[in-house]
Amino acid sequence: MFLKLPNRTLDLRQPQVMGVLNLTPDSFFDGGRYSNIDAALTQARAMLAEGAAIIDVGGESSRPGAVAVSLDEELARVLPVIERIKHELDCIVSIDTTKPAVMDAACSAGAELINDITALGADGALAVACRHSAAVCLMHMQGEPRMMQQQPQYGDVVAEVHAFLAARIAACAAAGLARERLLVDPGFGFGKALPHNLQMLAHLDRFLTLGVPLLVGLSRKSMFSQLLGLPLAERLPPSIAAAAIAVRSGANIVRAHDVAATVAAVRLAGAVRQAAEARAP
Ligand code: PT1
Repeated sequence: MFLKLPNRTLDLRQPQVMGVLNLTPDSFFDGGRYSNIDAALTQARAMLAEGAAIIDVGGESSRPGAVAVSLDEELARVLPVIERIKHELDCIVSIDTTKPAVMDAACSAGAELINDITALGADGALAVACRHSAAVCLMHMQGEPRMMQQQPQYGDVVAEVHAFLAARIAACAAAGLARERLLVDPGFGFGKALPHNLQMLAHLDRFLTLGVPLLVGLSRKSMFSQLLGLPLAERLPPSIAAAAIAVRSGANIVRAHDVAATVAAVRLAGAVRQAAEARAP
């Protein structure tokens, strides 16, 4: 399994970790600690040292209840940081945004992967991705962040998310964005109640039939507090366990805040998966 980037290829035969670099003062955990450029660079460097393969830069929060930020504000948060990272570190930068203008500026500054929680749903987003030959993570969301956790509704959540992602892959292919550049993500916590999230984790292998690598984001999400009655500060252990379950089920990239612990879990689960595949049936 490989992912084509504009000027190179990311090898996904071993599962990889995408480290989260939140540049949002209202971010749901990091709380603006990395709001200045030096601190962001330090955090990116630390995540790479811990084994992250990708740094995911985001300037607009998408956690439940989050409100939109303006284009100018988002650009001011992410662009200087992407420029500094590309200048000083050798790594793959991903831009977590829904705005075509932010995708465009970020890719011009060296971002190679567009991580869009609306799966390139905005007018012009597909054209921007094509023009830069960017890789794209297509994610499923029901509703939009401000209201998405009010009464999420599904018949069969796995089937509906699968059908949405298949349609977005087809739309990208029709626009000239090759499958080799695509990732899919079922969108844990994005318009999903706890039973929906558990269904998706239990049946994660069904998304492998889409034929493109699978990315998951489970890190520190509220589903763990709902299931286990834990406070926010104690979501790390279940996040690590969930990352291992996801990789054992076929996930290729895990998006996470706690890179060192996630890398360990992902390598263990990747080795177990490989052992299962090596054994004669
Ligand atoms: C994700 C993801 C993301 N998650 C991708 N990008 C967030 N591709 C941001 C909660 O329930 O899973 N995949 N970008 C963060 N979003 C959330 C959503 C954070 C829900 C917290 C929750 O607590």
